[in-house]
Amino acid sequence: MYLNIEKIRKDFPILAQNVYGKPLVYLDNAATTQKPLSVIRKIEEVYSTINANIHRGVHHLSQLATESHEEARKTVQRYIHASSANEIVFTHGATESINLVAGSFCRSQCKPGDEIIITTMEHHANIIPWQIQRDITGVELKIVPIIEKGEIHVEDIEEHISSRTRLISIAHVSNVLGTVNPVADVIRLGHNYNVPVLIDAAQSVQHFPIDVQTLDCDFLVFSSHKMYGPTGVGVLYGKEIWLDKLPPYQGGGEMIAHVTFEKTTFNGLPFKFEAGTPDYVGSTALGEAIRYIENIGLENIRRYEEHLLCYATEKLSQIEGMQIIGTSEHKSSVLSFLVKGIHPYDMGMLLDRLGIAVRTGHHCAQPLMDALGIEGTLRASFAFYNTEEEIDALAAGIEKVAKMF
Ligand code: 7TS
Repeated sequence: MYLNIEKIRKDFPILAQNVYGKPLVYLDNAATTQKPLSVIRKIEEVYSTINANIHRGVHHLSQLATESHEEARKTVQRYIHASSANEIVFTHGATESINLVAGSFCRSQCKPGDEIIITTMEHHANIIPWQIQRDITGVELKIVPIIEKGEIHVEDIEEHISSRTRLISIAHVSNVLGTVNPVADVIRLGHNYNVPVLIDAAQSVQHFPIDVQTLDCDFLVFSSHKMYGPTGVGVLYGKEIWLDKLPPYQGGGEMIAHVTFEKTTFNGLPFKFEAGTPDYVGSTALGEAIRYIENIGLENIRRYEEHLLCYATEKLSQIEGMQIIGTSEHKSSVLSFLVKGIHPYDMGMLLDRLGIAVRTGHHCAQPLMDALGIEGTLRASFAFYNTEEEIDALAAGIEKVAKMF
């Protein structure tokens, strides 16, 4: 196909192992991706050569570690084409990034009765932080329903906008349905009503190019571990005008300009939002993961993964009793399904014995499951290191398990 997968797989040592005596088929990439050697080695390199707390020391190692963290910030800026590195805040993950915006935004920009719009297909990470703020600040949540095929209609979002709408927060790609939402249209719509838009890019930023300036989103969040980087690091992109306006999310070291017991003034962007010692090892390794992705090329990744998704959809559709959940024409790398008469958990357990790692359950999207009238699904999710042969193994595994019922 478009990429030298055999060569790429050699960069991911974890893939070359057997599970229960069978070659591992790792199809749980929407939960987390595996890490290339360059990322693993970068973590070792930082701890072995430049480790020191950043931004605080005049000494040599502290300066090198600080440069490494700030260089990673510029790498992320370039990756999503932000206009300034000040707009890149390092967090612990997409979840923390949304909690940050929800907390700081609702506290400073909303009055009781003001409204936040989300959709039925959100991950719990884009539901609960707003519910917490609902209970603290009195904002209300407006939920846009999904339509057939598992899509969101921009017109339905418009129907939910009122004079009290303060923000729209929506997934770029659904982690269950794989639907790629028309976020450019949603952002345009929001801005027509003077409403800012947050894009949850946890399932998109690793699959195709994103340009935050072209999109014109106000906030965008994602996690390092879903894009071949380490766990424990995430990103909040925010337009400078918004980040300037929002109050700090947590207090502590790093985020201050001057402290007395009477009054504290805060540091500038992006440090205002990075209280405490940041994960400078993780950010540096994320920078390495981005370089790895850029070397393969996001356009190549998009094309190849699109091919894998089509191949898998066709292959699985031929299986008797197969029901694919989420049939939008605009999908990315996620394939949820059910097989008639077989509980997803049983199927998942038995596939595991064949060395095939898929996810089962509600995928942290219980309201979506309720809307679909199901308890959960099986989910295969693809990365650029997956192969047609692995999808063949999945299809054969499903058929083998189905015969046992
Ligand atoms: N938003 C979406 C769309 C997600 O899919 C996830 C994680 C998150 C936010 C939260 O990311 P975190 O890194 O902060 O946890 N999704 C999944 C999943 O689908 N299976 O495991 C985690």
